[in-house]
Amino acid sequence: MLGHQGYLKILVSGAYASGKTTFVKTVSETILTTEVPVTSPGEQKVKEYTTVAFDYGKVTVDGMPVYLFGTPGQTRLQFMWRVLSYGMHGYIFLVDGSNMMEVYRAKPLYLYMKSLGNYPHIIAVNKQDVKGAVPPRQVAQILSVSPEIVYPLVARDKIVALGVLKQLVNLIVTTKPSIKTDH
Ligand SMILES: Nc1nc2c(ncn2[C@@H]2O[C@H](COP(=O)(O)OP(=O)(O)OP(=O)(O)O)[C@@H](O)[C@H]2O)c(=O)[nH]1
Ligand SMILES: [Mg+2]
Repeated sequence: MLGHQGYLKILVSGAYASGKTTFVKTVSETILTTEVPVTSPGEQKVKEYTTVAFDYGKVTVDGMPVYLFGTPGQTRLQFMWRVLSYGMHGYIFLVDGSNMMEVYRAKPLYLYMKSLGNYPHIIAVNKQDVKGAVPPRQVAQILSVSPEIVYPLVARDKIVALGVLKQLVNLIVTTKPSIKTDH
């Protein structure tokens, strides 16, 4: 039997400004976000709004209701990741692929996600529309994972983003429910 109850809870996680809110907004049919203006001067240079609690979205994929929870990216809000991960069936870890520094910055955060339990997950290398973006294969090497779980992403592009979500849904429904969690 499948390890879900007729719906899937999927976490969308990743570093500050990696594109989590954009992804949830792009793929979802209904959406709730908790964005507020950025107050920290360093982070303001990157963008105007940041997620303070979570993004929530619902979409149906191949007949399966999928509830998406996007995590807040600021380091001081990272305690929310464990809270939001409760009961999840899997996660998408977004990496900002627009420059190499962001890829290295994502590594400890990815290791933190893995420490939450052995969940089905994929890594999506976002901002592939940016010239000179880091290719997924290189991200796989840096994060020491199989290239099979690393996908290119443009979170603003509905077809691409839905394609990435479908990959995770397929992975979850074909994975045996031997999920070990720390909860
Ligand atoms: N070029 C490009 N920019 C993107 C893409 N997706 C998101 N962005 C931009 O990246 C910035 C961050 O996007 P958000 O969706 O706010 O990122 P986030 O991960 O939710 O950010 P926090 O919640 O603050 O951690 C914004 O300026 C987006 O417009 C993409 O596919 N391509
Ligand atoms: Mg956000």
